[in-house]
Amino acid sequence: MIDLYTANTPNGQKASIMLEEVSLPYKIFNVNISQGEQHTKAFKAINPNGKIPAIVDHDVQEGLRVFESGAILVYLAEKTCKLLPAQGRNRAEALAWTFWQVGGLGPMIGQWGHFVRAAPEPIPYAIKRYLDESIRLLEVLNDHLADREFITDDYSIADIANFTWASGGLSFIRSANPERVGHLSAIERWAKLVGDRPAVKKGLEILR
Ligand SMILES: N[C@@H](CCC(=O)N[C@@H](CS)C(=O)NCC(=O)O)C(=O)O
Repeated sequence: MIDLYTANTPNGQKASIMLEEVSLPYKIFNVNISQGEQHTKAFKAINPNGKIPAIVDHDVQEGLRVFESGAILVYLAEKTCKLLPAQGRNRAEALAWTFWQVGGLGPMIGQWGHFVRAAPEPIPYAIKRYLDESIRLLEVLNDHLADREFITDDYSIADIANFTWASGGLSFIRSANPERVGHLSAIERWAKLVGDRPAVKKGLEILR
């Protein structure tokens, strides 16, 4: 059994979607990040970085913790031999687009959202910088998806990693700046395909 420590956020959703996709039994522990539960000593024993998601795999003796959403996707893929080829071009591409998401798309959209919604005072330079970079990254993904169904030849952890941020981020950016994102139709088509998967629906629903 796997314990999943998470919340209903784009990073948290990746882990529940993955667990549904690979059909592993898991138990959810909701971490209330707006109340600061991620900073408790007990939670930091699971993720020293104090962020969700994190898992503890009790199939492994003494329990094995994994934190960082990208590492969780790779760990679960390797544990089940699903959604990440063992070798070759598609493995390299799936890892590249997964790392691209966790190091770029997620943080840039996240920072834009912070400066738009949570900053104590408006800082136009920061809002513009993170918005421009978020849109540039969405255009990179859109161009890649223009002539392909999924990010690699088959559906993989790269689609899961990018789905929650690209679809949610695109809606969020569109609500404030519709004129900037009307051209990202390949992402819209791909996000519908991924979002219609039963495991993806279940992984999102279970956190609501
Ligand atoms: N690089 C981390 C980022 C995790 C992250 O930023 N999680 C957010 C929720 S989406 C969080 O825990 N926020 C609470 C906090 O920053 O205190 C990952 O990919 O897992």
